[in-house]
Amino acid sequence: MSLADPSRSLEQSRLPVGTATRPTATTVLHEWITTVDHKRVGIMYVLLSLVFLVIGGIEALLMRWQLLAPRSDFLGPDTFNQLFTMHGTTMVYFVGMPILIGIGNYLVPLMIGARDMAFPRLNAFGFWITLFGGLLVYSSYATGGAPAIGWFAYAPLTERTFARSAATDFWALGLIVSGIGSLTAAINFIATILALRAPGMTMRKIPFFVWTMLWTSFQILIAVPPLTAALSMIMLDRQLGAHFFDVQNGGSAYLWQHLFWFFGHPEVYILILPVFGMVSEIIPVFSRKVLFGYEFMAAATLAIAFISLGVWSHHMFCVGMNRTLDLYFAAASLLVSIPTGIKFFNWLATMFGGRIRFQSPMLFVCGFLSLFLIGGLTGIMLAVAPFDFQLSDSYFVVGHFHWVLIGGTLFGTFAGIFYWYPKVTGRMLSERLAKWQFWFLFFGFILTFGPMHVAGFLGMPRRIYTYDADRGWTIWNQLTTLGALVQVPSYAIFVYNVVASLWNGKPAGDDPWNAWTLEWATTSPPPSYNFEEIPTVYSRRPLWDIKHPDDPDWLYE
Ligand code: HEM
Ligand SMILES: [Cu+2]
Repeated sequence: MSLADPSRSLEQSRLPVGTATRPTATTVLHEWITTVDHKRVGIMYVLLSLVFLVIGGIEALLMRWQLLAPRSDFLGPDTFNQLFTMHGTTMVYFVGMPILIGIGNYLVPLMIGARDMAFPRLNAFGFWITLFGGLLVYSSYATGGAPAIGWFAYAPLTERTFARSAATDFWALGLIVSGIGSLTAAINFIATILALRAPGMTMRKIPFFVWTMLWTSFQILIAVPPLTAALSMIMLDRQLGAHFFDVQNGGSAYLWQHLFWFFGHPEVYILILPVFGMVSEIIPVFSRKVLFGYEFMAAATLAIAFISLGVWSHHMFCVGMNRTLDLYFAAASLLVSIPTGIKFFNWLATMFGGRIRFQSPMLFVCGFLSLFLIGGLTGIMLAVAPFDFQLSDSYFVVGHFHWVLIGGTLFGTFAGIFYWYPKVTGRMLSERLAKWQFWFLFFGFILTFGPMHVAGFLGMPRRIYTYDADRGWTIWNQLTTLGALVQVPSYAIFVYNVVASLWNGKPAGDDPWNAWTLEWATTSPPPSYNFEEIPTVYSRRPLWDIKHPDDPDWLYE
């Protein structure tokens, strides 16, 4: 280790060469706080999300306990409103986005054979500002209670007249701040992917996950600034007496909905595209086949990213737009299902005839495939405007979006964590615990969110804190709460597995799944510089080529 070695901490570098020091808690902490290594930044993003996942989960459990019985007085209406605001805000901005940005941070440079992200300092900045955004949002509790506006913050709920404490200001500021974090991450991904690919890795040869991160980043770039603008307008209304959303003074609640959903709909694709990418890495490796129809998959990703920028008003059918707009937004939304269907069939075609190994990553992928399909179908139902007139703002919608976000984003993310954990830590996660986790989550999930659809059909509106016994909703709410409780052990098992495997896990080796992309070509965990020598790439499966020089892929591509 030379004095100039950047991995040496400040304390160590003051010592004479050759003096070994045992790292203390302070030096380790110092190293993590000051790091600009994309891998450490990535890990911190993922840990941040997991902490917020637990917080958001507790908020959900409290709400479910309140809804267990009719006319329950476990939580009052104010607390309930605050909880669903914080739950949705937390899950979207501080779990979903950072976990995907974190996984992308860790993997993108490794997958394209780069030594780091294009702008490492900006990268660390993005993480810290996301964290501070989260802290700001939660500081709202210090004002006597969190905001009670919903994650979508419909106007005029956010006006001073209806939200008098500073909680709503904390919320808006926190999201402005964390939005800057998302933007820096997006810029960094785009620059990294366009500029730092290993020699020979043309855009047609990048791993599929990298492709989805690229288009997710463009979506962030297009969707987040309007949200920032809209949040700033809330601040102007509240602090400087502007009237953008102040309906009594000529403002427009409708304007907010357009601005919010112009961000909000692409946001849900920001939360699913990287997952499509992870699934597209895992299925081929566990089916021992190349990804079926790479070009079609790539085009479908682009189509989804592009079309989903133009469908936002399917969240607004009930505000009373005109027929033409209803028709356009319904048709455009239905159009998204075509490229999504292409992806689906290509995943199935990749599996078809393959030698499938049902290890933990593939198990979660199967959960993803079966559940996400159903969530997509309820989405298509809701995109049909007359159907939506009936079920908008009901529990059916709550069922739909949890189905896609948990059945899709979360199951896919777990698949990714089980797949890449060995690379990150050098240890395997326990397969036995993975199975327990999977089945608790799978059945708990169905039990939680299935009955919500029925409650919705029976007319139960979302965002209500209680209901009367004679509505016929009780049993469906009880099933849902029971399902939520069934999910609890699943998360506990996961946390235990992730922590305990750091010590007990089987050593993973460089390439435990016999995979083909470059992250598996280096050690587990990779050194801070990733690759001793940047490899030259000839095909989409560079590691296959290295392992099989007699039968390389580039002969066939
Ligand atoms: C073919 C695919 C999809 C279609 C056609 C679709 C359609 C819709 C429609 C029409 C609504 C509005 C319902 C209402 O409020 O009345 C909605 C709500 C929602 N969808 Fe989807 N969806 C699809 C896939 C997804 C995916 C993949 C995600 C996320 C991963 C998602 C997340 C959401 C969320 C979060 C909401 C509720 C937002 C809120 O009101 O709080 N959807 N969807
Ligand atoms: Cu939407």
